[in-house]
Amino acid sequence: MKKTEKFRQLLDSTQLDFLCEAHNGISAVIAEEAGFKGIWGSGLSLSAQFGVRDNNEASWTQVLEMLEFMSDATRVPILLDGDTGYGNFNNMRRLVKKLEQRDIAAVCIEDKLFPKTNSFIQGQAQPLADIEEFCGKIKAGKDAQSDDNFSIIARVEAFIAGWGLSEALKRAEAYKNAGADAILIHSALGTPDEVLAFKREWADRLPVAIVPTKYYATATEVFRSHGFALVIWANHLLRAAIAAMQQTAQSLAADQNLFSVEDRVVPVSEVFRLQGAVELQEAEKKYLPLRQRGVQALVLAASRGMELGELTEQRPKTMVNVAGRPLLAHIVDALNATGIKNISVVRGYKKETVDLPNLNLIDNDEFEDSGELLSLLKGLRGVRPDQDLIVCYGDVLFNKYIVQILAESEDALAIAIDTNWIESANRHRQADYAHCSMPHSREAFSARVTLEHIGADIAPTGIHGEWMGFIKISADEIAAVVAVVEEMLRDAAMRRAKLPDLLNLLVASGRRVQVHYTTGHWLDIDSLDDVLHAGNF
Ligand code: SPV
Ligand code: MG
Repeated sequence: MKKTEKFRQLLDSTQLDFLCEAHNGISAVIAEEAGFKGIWGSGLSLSAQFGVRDNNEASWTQVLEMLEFMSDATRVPILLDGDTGYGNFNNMRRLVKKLEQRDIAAVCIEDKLFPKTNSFIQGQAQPLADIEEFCGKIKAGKDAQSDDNFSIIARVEAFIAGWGLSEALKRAEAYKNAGADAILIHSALGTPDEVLAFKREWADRLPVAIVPTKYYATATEVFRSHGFALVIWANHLLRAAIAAMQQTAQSLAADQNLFSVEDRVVPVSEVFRLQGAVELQEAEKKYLPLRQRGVQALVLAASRGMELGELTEQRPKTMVNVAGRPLLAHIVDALNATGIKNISVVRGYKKETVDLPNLNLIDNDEFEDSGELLSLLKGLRGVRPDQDLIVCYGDVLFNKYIVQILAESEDALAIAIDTNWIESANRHRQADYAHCSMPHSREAFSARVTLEHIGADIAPTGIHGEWMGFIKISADEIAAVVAVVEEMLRDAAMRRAKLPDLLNLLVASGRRVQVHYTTGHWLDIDSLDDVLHAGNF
């Protein structure tokens, strides 16, 4: 149902309905959440939140801008307090058109002169508009509306200006004849006497709205029994906010700490909720390409690194000092340098020493009788499922460009292969030799090269390079890799399997593992010599 129609129902229903004032997007949401079926766009509150007076100091388009935020944030209809219509009949026509464009359901105009003054500031001294001129404004507004259900409420200020009941009734009658959809009868008395007298005489010729700011002590039942259509709580969210802001500001200024105010303010999560943050997160899942969600890294660092002897008695290899800082700190720096902030580390041996800040720490407490596959599994289960992932080892130093190439690739699965490999007698290194769909060459640069096999069992002429330990797994592929690893680990013989075994299995099962050829710029820390050499890396 359109907002104009909803508002029309509030006017036409036989029950008493209530509008709550709001003055910006968030107060409008708060009013709607509290259950109000409509919102009063108060001139007093809107001007006050801008820090100006209720004398048309804020321009009508500034008011309109704020109304648009209020309307966008809510589904209930908004009745704008349109003051005197911001000018003559012509301004009124334009106002109505613009309000309709912004989905505002209704406007109330008062029979005073532009620029108006708030009714509670020397109301008795305020001149009233000429009746005929004001009727012309109502007619012009009604003629300008394109939605039949848009409502124009005529506000009678006769009591405010010190005129009596008959002037009020005369004006209301004229405004009704000019086409007004309802009357707002205003009073500055501390009792409801004036508005009740008006309502008794007026009866039900048009629905009547009231603003009981000054006669606040009147029981609502009195309004209900007299048959009013709308009660407007005209400025109470603004006044509540002012009281809370004054208290909070004073405490903060006096105490110079947040402790005393924390219990009196909502958590920031409540602000996010009111802003609709969740909706944006859902939309990002639907509309943003994966790459823009960022890339994360998983560092496998659970093992001790026996080959470093004494150096790893007190700490795992990843925490051994290289050029004055733990190896892991250098890895984190290189990842950070590529823009990767979300870094998870699987730790096991002497895990309490793996304590660098800003890391997502994942424990593999079975590191002693398991292999890197279990660390990988625990790691994959602990990373974000919605970000692409770079897996690397905790004992490899590298130039950031290697990770960057993988991070920027669109591949579901990708690895980096060093074509600058040096033939080694070390079995550990041989296990990482790779045979690919084509060797590194000018053609390979523009072709899509894939991994065919990785391991020590490749004939020397078939070795195209050495795998450096990096695997890029796209977010969409993480769950599939988890399933493959789980399957492997169900086989007891695979308990100590390594990542190359996983890569071979992925290839054998028909998955495309994209190869990006690089040349050098990395260092595997396998010996004390490497640790020394690393200082120059
Ligand atoms: C407003 O809320 O701006 C009103 C009501 O016009 S009153 O302040 O009572 O005049
Ligand atoms: Mg007002």
